[in-house]
Amino acid sequence: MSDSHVKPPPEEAAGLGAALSTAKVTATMGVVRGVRTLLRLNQQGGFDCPGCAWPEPRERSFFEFCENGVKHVADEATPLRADAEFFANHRVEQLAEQSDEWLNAQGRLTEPMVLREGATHYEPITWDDAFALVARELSRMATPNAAVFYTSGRTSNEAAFLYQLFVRQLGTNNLPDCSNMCHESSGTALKEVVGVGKGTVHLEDFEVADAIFVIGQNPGSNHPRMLTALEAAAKRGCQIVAINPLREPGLVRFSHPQHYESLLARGTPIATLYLQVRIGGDAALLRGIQKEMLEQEIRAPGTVLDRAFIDEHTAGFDALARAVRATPWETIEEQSGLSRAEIREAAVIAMRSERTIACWAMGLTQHKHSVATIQEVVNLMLLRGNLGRPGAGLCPVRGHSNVQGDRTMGISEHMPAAFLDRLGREYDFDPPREPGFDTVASIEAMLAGKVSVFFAMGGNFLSAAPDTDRTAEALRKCELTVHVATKLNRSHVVTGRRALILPCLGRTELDLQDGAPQFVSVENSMGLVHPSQGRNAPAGDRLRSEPAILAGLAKAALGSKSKVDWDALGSDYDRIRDGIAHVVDGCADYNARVREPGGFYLRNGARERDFAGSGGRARFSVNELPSLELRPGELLMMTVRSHDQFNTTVYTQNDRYRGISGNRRVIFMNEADIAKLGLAAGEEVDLVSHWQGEERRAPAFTIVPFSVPRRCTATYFPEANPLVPLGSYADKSRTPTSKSVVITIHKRGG
Ligand SMILES: Nc1nc2c(c(=O)[nH]1)N[C@H]1C(S)=C(S)[C@@H](COP(=O)(O)OP(=O)(O)OC[C@H]3O[C@@H](n4cnc5c(=O)[nH]c(N)nc54)[C@H](O)[C@@H]3O)O[C@H]1N2
Ligand SMILES: Nc1nc2c(c(=O)[nH]1)N[C@H]1C(S)=C(S)[C@@H](COP(=O)(O)OP(=O)(O)OC[C@H]3O[C@@H](n4cnc5c(=O)[nH]c(N)nc54)[C@H](O)[C@@H]3O)O[C@H]1N2
Ligand SMILES: [Mo]
Repeated sequence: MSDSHVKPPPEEAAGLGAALSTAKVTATMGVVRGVRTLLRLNQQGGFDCPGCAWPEPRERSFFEFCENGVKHVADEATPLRADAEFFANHRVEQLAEQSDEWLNAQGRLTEPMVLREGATHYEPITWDDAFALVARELSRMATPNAAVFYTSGRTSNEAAFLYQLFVRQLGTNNLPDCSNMCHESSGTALKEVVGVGKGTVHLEDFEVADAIFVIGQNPGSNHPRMLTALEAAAKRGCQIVAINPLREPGLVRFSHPQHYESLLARGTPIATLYLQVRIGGDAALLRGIQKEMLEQEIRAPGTVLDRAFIDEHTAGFDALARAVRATPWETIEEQSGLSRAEIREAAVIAMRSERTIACWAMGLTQHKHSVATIQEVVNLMLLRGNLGRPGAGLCPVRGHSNVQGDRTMGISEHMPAAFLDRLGREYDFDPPREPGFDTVASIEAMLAGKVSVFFAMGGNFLSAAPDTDRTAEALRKCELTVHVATKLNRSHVVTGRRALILPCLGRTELDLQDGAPQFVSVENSMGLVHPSQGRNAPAGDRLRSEPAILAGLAKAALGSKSKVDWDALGSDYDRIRDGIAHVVDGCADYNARVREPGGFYLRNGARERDFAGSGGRARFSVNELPSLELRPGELLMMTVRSHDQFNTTVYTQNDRYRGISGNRRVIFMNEADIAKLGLAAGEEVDLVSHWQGEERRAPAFTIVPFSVPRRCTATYFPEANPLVPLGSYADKSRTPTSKSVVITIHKRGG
C-alpha cells in the first residue's frame, strides 16, 4: 500500500492525540447535537455507552466517556443514511465487494428492505409484510430446530428477554450469541471452580487493591475508561503487572485526556512489570508464579498461603501442590517464553500484595486451552485467599456493553432447567429442553443443510465468525437470512436465498411506544444493572425498537399458538420487566430496583465466599499444561483489534498507539523472525494457516516489525478471520481459537 506508513509506537496512550481525535469525531455528528449527545453518555438518566461493558464510577465525572466511546456514539449518530434510494443504486453483488469500512460508512439504515429470490437489489417492504415473510418461512420448517437466532451483545435486557421467550415458544434453544466467540471460556471456567460464571469484583475494589494483573487485554483501546482506574491505582502505588505478547503502549504509560495538566505532562507509568509472554504461554507462566509461591512457603512457612481460607473454603489444594511441584522449570520457561527471574518478579508482587485483582479478556479466552488457563488464574488467586474480600477478586473484562445482561436474560443455547421451569410457568407453555446450537454448531448445521432460517438480533455474524469463506457458504445455504440492525454490514450482503434487513433504533435514540417514552436496562461487566435511555430524534420515522420488532414478529409467527399478549409487552417495557422479575434469578422487584439511583448489583455468591454453585467450595484444579509445538517455519498468529474499530465496524485504517496508519492488512512480527525467514519490513506476503492438514490462504499482508516474542505474530480481526479454522475451538467452551492460529508466511503468490 503506497499511502500507508508505519511509525514507531508512541510512548504513552491517550493524551493530546486522544483529545484531538475526540474533537474530530464530535465534528462529524454536528457540534451541537454532538456535545448534547456526549453529555448524556453514561450519566444517570442518560444512555449506556454502546462500546464496552466497563462500569461507570459512582462519582461520575462530567465527561464520563472515552475517546472510543465517542467514536461508537458518533457512528450511530451519523447524519448519513443508507435508505431505499441507496439500495436502488447498488446491486447486492457490488455491495459484497466493498470493505467493511465502506459498508458501515454509508450511514444508518432507515426502512425495512427485502431481497427477493433471484433479485439483484434490495427493495422496500412494509413491516407487516416483512413479519409475514419470516412467519411463512418459519412455518414451513420440518422442525423448529431448523431456525437459528443469533444475538450480538448490544441488545438490551428487555429485548433479550422478549427474544428468548419468542424463540423458546417457537420450540428451539438455538440461541447462539457473540459470547460464544468472546468470554464463553471465562464463564465455563469460573462456573466449574467458583460456581458463578461472572467476575467477582466491583469498581470500588480497584481503589484498594495492592496489585492488579492485566492479562491478555488491551484496555488502552478496548476499555479506555479502565485506564482511569488503573492510572489512579498506579498513582497510589498499586503494582500493575501486564501480561501480553505485544508491548501495548496503553499498558506502559497513560495520560488522561480529560485531565488538562496531564496533557502537558508525560503521563503516568501504568505497568510496574511487563511480561511479554509467548502466545498461549499464560498457563505455564501462571504455574510458574504458583511454583515460586509454594517454594517460598516451604522456606518460610505461614508467610505466603492463606491457610485459613484454603482450609475453610477450598478443595483440591494438595493435588494442586503436587502438580505444581511436578512441573519442571524448563517446561515453564520454554512454554511461557519467560525466564525464571522474570516469573519470580511477578511472584514477589503477588506475595507482597494483601489484595490482588486479576483482570483478563480475549488474550486468555480464545485459545484451545482457555478454560484450563483461566482456571490457573483462579488457582493463583485462591492461594492467598484473593476472592470475596475488598480489593481482591476475579475480573473477566466483558466486551460488548450488554453481553453479560443478555446471558442473564436467557440468551444461551443451554439455560439451566430452573430458568426454563419458571419461564414456562410465567407464560404458560412448555419450553424446549434439548440444548441448541452455539455459534460453531450453527455454522456446521447450516453447512450440512439443516438450517433454513438464520435470524440475527444485531451483530455481523459473517465477519465476526471464524473461517469467513465457510461461514459465507453456510449463510448462502439458508432459505432466509434476517438482520435487525442499525448499520449496513457484510452479513446483510452475503445472504440466503431471500433476505431481510430490519432497521432498529440505537442506544442514543428516543424510544416512544404509544406516545410514552420507554427506557431499557443493561448489566455491566461487574453485575450492576441500570437503566439506559436515549433522547436523540430517531434516524428515521420508520425505525422500530428491538422490543417492538420482536413483539410484532412473535405475534405474526406464533399466532394462536402463543398465550402471550405480545402487543402489551412491546408497547410497555414495564410489563417485560415484570416478566423478568418472575423468571430471572436475582431480579425480583426488577421494575423498582432498576429505577434506584445508580441501579442495583445482582447477587454473586463467589463474591460473598458462598460457593454453593461449585459444591460448597472453591476448587483448585489440576490441568495439563498445553504443549505449544510448532513445526519449522510455522508461527503462531493472534487476531487483535486496532484502536479505530469496534469489532467488525472499522472506523479508519489507522491504529495510532501501535504506530500504524493507512493500512490494516499488516502482520506484526519479531524482527529476528523477519530476518530468519528471509523477509523484509514493509514487504507484502501471503499468509497460510494450517490445521489438521487443511490450509487456508489470505493474501497481501504487509510486514511490520514489532516488540513481540519470537514466532509470535499478530494481525487484525476481521481481516484475518478467513484463516481461523471452523473446527479449531477451545475445549469445553467451544470458542474459536482466534488468538492461536498456526501460520506460515509466503512470498506473494508463492
Ligand atoms: N474500541 C473498542 N472497544 C472494544 C471493542 C472494539 O473492537 N473496539 N470490542 C469489545 C469487545 S466485544 C471485546 S470482547 C473487548 C476485547 O478487548 P481485548 O481483549 O482487549 O481485545 P483484543 O484486541 O482482541 O485482544 C487483547 C489483547 O490480547 C493479547 N493477547 C493475544 N494472545 C494472547 C495470549 O496468548 N496471552 C496473553 N497474555 N495475551 C494475548 C493481544 O496482544 C491484545 O493486546 O473489547 C470491547 N471493547
Ligand atoms: N478473529 C477474531 N474474530 C473475532 C474476535 C477476535 O478477537 N478475533 N472477537 C470475537 C468477539 S469478542 C466478539 S464479541 C464478536 C463480535 O461479533 P458481533 O457482535 O456479531 O459483531 P459486531 O461487529 O459487534 O456487530 C456490529 C453490527 O451490529 C449492528 N448494531 C450496532 N448497534 C446495534 C443496535 O443497537 N441494535 C442492533 N440490532 N444492531 C446493532 C450494526 O449493524 C453493526 O454492523 O466477534 C468475535 N470474532
Ligand atoms: Mo467480545
